[in-house]
Amino acid sequence: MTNQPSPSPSQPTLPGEQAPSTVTPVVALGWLHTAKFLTTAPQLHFLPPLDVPEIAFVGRSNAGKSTCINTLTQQKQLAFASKKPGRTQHINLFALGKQGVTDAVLADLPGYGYAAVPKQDKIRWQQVMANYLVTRENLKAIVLMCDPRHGLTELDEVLLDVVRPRVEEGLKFLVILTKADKLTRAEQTKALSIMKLQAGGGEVRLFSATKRQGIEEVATLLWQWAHPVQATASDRATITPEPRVAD
Ligand SMILES: Nc1nc2c(ncn2[C@@H]2O[C@H](COP(=O)(O)OP(=O)(O)OP(=O)(O)O)[C@@H](O)[C@H]2O)c(=O)[nH]1
Ligand SMILES: [Mg+2]
Repeated sequence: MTNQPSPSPSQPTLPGEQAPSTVTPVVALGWLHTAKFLTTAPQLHFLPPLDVPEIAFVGRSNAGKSTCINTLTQQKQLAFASKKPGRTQHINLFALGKQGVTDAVLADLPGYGYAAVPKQDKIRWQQVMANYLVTRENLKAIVLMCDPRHGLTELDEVLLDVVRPRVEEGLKFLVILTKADKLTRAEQTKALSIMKLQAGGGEVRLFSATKRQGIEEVATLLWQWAHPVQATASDRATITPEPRVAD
């Protein structure tokens, strides 16, 4: 993720590009709380094609993906979390939207890097995931869950290589530093600045399900990504170059 930074909400919007919408954390969380189980699939071709934005949670086994989804959606058992690594073994989709109208989907993906998984299963799963990340048409954003005590693993780096071309084309990217409650304040600050360098323009946030840290920030970002608005005429006007005046 070091080559091409993805646009962040603080950057100016280019002509024709979608500007981030504004939203309060209360609205963003209210939207996430509407989450409902949609479907589960062992392989990509079992997933229904969808035309709403999909936000995928990926990362090594036990990083806290399912817990993060449960925390954001305020539902204890929506995604199955467990102390035992390898709990999530399918791609699970959760529908979001007010008044029963689905306007986005969260995808909980199985973790990788769990040593006890047989080699054949590991290879099969890596292929399913790479396929998903490269070809899922409505994939709008990737949330990479990373335990800052371990940093980016070799498989995280492989994943970054797989998604880099799509990020360069505008796919949103967020690294969540999970289990921040296990770090001191100073360690959190250090982990955040190291990851900001490694994420090369992607967003980075500290998060703790147990301490309820980072929930509003992450919720707001996901809402914005799922509800982009076209750049307004005034946005475009602000970046239109001044006509050159002959000297
Ligand atoms: N202290 C602490 N523990 C957490 C946090 N988030 C998750 N955990 C714990 O980490 C373990 C793994 O959490 P999961 O959410 O199942 O992890 P996962 O990434 O979905 O794992 P797989 O499904 O195996 O890929 C569980 O014991 C959780 O309780 C957190 O913010 N703080
Ligand atoms: Mg899981």
